Amino acid sequence: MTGLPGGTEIRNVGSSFLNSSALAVVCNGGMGYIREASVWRAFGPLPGQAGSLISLSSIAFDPRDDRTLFMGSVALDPDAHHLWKTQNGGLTWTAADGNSAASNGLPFGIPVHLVQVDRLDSRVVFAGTDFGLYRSVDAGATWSRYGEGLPWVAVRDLFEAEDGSFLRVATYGRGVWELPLAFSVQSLRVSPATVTLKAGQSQAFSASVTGSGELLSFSNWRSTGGRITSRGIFTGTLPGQFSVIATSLLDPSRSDAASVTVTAQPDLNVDGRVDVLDLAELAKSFGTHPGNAGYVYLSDQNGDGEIDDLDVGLWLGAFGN
Ligand SMILES: [Ca+2]
Ligand SMILES: [Ca+2]
Repeated sequence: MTGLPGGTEIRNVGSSFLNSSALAVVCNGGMGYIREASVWRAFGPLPGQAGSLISLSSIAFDPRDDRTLFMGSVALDPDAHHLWKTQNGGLTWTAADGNSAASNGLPFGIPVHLVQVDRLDSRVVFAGTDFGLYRSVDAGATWSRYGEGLPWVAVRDLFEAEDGSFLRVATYGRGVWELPLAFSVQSLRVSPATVTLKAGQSQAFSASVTGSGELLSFSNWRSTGGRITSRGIFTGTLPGQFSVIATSLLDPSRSDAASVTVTAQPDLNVDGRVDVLDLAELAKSFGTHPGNAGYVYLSDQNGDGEIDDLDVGLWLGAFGN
C-alpha cells in the first residue's frame, strides 16, 4: 500500500462498511494506521502496551460507525493488554480487556487473534482468543465465553452470516466450527404505550419481546420527532404528536409503536415557576429559526419552527403557573 513508511509490515487489515476507501491496518512494531480520504494517519501509543513485545493481530470497524474500532494483540505477555477500543477514529484508545486486578470477563493477558463487531448490532463484539471465542453484548465493556460445544481452543478467524443465522470459527488445530443462531420472534410490545411530556423532558421506553434465540431482546429505536437514543430514551423537543417505534433486530417485520404527546414548556428556565425570567428567555431567542444562532427549541411554544408573537401569546396564557 502506498503512503505507509518504508519497512512497514502489515499484519492485518480492517475495512469500513460505510466508506469504501476507509481502511485500517495493524503493522509490525506495534504501529497502526488508519486511511481517511487517501491519507494514512499513524496511531498510538496504546495504553498498557509492553514495549517491543506488542504484536498487533486484528483491527475491525464498527459496521455502523467509522469512528469506532477494536484492535487485538497476540503478544506473549501475561501482563500486557491485548484488546483496545477507540471511539474517535484512533486518536485515543482504551483497553477493553479489564486488567490483572479486575477482570471484565475476558481472561486478562491472553493473546487475542481476532476481533469483530456484529453486523446486526454494534453492541455485540466477538473476540477470538487462545482460550476460545468470547462475546460482549455491551460494546466491549464486559465479556463472556461464547459458543456451546466449541472446544477450548485458539480461535483464529470468524465469519458471521449476513442474515445473522450462523457463525463459523476457524480454530488452531481443531478445524472449523459452525454455530447456528436460530431464532423466532413471536411478539414485540413497546411500553409505556402512551405518554404526555413537556418539551425538554425525557422518557425511557422499553420493548418486551417474546420468542426464542440469541439477541432476542435487541431492538432498533426511532421516533417521528424529538430525539431518541439507541437504548430507547426519547426527549421531546418541539410540541406535537409523535410515535416512538421499536423494531426487532432479528426480525424486522416485528415492530410496535408508542404514542407520545409533547406539550409546550412555558417554564423556559425550568426553575418551577412561570414568571418574567422565562419571558426574558423567550425574548432572547425571539425571531430565530432552527439553525440560527440563539434558537432555543423550548421557546418555540407551538412547535412551528419560528419564535414569534404566537409563542409569546401562548406563553402569556401560562403566566403565573
Ligand atoms: Ca421559570
Ligand atoms: Ca412558534
